[in-house]
Amino acid sequence: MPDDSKKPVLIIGGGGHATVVLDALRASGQTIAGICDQDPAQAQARFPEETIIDGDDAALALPPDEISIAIGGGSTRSPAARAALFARYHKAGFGFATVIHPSAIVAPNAEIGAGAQLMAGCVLQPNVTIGVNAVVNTGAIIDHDSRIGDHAFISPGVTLSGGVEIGQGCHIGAGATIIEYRRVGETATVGAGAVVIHDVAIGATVTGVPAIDREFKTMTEDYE
Ligand code: JB2
Repeated sequence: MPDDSKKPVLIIGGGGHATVVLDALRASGQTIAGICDQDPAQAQARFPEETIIDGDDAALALPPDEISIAIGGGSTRSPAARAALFARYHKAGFGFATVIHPSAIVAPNAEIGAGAQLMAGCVLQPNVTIGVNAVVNTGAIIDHDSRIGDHAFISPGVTLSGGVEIGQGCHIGAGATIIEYRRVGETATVGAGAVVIHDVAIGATVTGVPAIDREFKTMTEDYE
C-alpha cells in the first residue's frame, strides 16, 4: 500500500489521540484538510481552528485523489475500532498518511507500514517492522528486530526489548515492558505497567509484574 503522505490529511476522529496526530502532522510540515467526527460539536470545541467534517458518510464522499487519511481515534477500548475505520476508508479508495513526529528516532532500515503513526520521542532501532495503521505512541522504545503487527497500539512509554513480536491488533498498555524475543499473540492486551517475561497467547489479557493472565491465573501461555 503506497504512502499517501503528500496530500492534505483528513484526520478521522477528533478526540484525545487526534490532538497528538494533528501535532505530529503539523510538526512534520503536512497540510491538514480537516477533522471528521461523528460528534462535530465536540470536535469543533476541541479544535476551534480546524475544518470539521460531520461524520464518516460526509468524509467518504470527498475525492480520494485529493486527500489522504490519518486515523485519529486511539485505543481506549480496543484497536479494533481503528482497524474498522482504516478498512472502511481503504475500501473507498483513500490512501493513508504515515505520521512520523520529527523527534522520533527511526533507524534507516526500519520498515513502516502505510498509515502507521510514530509519535514524539519514540525510538525504533535497526530491523524493526511496524505494520499498517499501527501506533507507536509517545516515548515508546522499540528495540532491534522487533516486529509490530497491523493495527497494533503501543502506548506511551512502552519498552520492547530486542526481537519482540507483537501480533496484529494488540494493545500494549502504558509503560509495559516486554523482555527480549517474547511473542504477544494477535489481539492480546498487555496491561499498563506489566512486565511480560513469557509469550502471551492470542487474545489473552495479561497484567502485573510479572504479567499473568488473571482469568486463568497463569503466567505462561503457549503462543499457539
Ligand atoms: O466511527 C467514528 C468514530 N467513533 C468515535 N468515526 C469518526 N469520524 N469519529 C468517531 N469517533 C470520535 O472519536 C468520537 O466522537 C470522539 O470525538 C473521538 C474519540 O475521542 P476520545 O478522546 O474519546 O478517544 P481517543 O481514542 O481519541 O483517545 C483516547 O485514547 C488515546 C490513546 C484517550 O484516552 C487518550 O487520552 C489516549 N491517549
